[in-house]
Amino acid sequence: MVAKLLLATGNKGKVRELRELLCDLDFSIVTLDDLDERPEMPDETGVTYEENAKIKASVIAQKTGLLTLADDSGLEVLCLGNRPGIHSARYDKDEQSRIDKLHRELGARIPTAARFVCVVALSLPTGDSRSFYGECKGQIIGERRGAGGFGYDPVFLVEGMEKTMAQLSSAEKNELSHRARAVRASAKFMLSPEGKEWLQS
Ligand code: ITT
Repeated sequence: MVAKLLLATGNKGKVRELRELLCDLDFSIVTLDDLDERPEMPDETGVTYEENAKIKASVIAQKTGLLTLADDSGLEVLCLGNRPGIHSARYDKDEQSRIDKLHRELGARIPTAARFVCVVALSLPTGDSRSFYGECKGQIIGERRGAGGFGYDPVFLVEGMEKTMAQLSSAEKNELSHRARAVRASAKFMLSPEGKEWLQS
């Protein structure tokens, strides 16, 4: 029987990307919506992406008894001292107003250097977790371009490309995104002898 891997996230954009990124692994992917009793996501009380990713993965793994993957991610704008960072989802009330607020705060400093950061945590039902890091560099620009992706993607110009994250196809975003890099590191671990032993522990 194929083992289950639960995606502990309430973010539909993340679910879509994580499903595609994990499709080559030998897991049956389960989302919170697939569970009979949907567990509530825990509060993100950590002060780092790693702490928050591990809180989300381990709390949900212990509640459900399933191998669980969680993602904590954010946008870091260098001239804002890496804000909004771990607070990216809470920077303002919805995706549109978050971008508007970012533009207001940056003003004449646009275009400006930024990066997306992602930490993926895997957790066993015991709560034991491992985490994996990924980042993607770029610039915040003053106008929205493209309709793909989610969140800050329309104003994030990818380094070395003439396109924003939202102008990339999902396959292109999944080649170079912060999330893709973190998930690839987690997949490499799960396929290694150490990772296989950990999954059986
Ligand atoms: P879960 O905690 O339920 O997974 P969330 O959206 O609250 O969902 P985070 O706390 O990790 O997740 O916040 C991540 C935020 O960072 C996300 O809501 C976006 O605003 C931003 N973000 C992360 N990855 C992104 C991406 O690939 N493209 C655009 N914005 C992204």
